[in-house]
Amino acid sequence: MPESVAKSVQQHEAYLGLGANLANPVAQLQNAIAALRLLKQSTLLAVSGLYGSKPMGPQDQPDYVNAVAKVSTTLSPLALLDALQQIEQQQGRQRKAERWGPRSLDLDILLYGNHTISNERLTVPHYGLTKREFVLYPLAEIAPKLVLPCGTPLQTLLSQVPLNGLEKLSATVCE
Ligand code: A4P
Ligand code: MG
Repeated sequence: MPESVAKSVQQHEAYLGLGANLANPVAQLQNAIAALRLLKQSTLLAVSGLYGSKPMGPQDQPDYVNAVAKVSTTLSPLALLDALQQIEQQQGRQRKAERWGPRSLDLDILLYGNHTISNERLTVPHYGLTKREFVLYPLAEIAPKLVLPCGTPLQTLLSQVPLNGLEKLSATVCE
């Protein structure tokens, strides 16, 4: 490969949020992790445990299972989003009008390196990252020393966001 081409293929470390509360959520997340292991142009670097969480938004829906994964990727942010949405579709995700309603699988880009992205398809860091216990605690499990692009240490956010019933499940992702 010519040196100029090799240089243009840049690796980025991205953190991904996984959530599900329908159709066997633990299996949904385990299958999603299996799919992330096969993600093109990417390497799965770390996965948190699985966490049970109370629903944010409408309360008349089942509890969620959440986790966070870290990948190294040469996909652009939008190509990564496309790939994640493809995994959601493969696992039977149906997009409904209800905001924060139940779903079989939700994959969000929480962070993409130190980049700040704002366009009609993508907001990174994810807009809920700093306020959601079901994102912050799993993220801290795999990246306790993380500092957000805005300069705020993850540990500062953790001290401000209570667990709200979040609990680590005994189920794990398959090795
Ligand atoms: N989009 C913009 N930025 C991003 C990003 N960083 N990552 C756009 C992924 N997608 C992003 O997403 C709608 C559109 O957001 C996408 O087409 C993409 O272009 P969606 O997955 O179709 O819809 P959504 O996830 O229902 O929307 P929203 O508002 O992002 O929902 P949230 O904020 O993800 O909340 N309670 C618990 N305990 N645990 C949960 O995981 N999740 C939700 C959903 C509600 N309550 C929950 C949980
Ligand atoms: Mg989503």
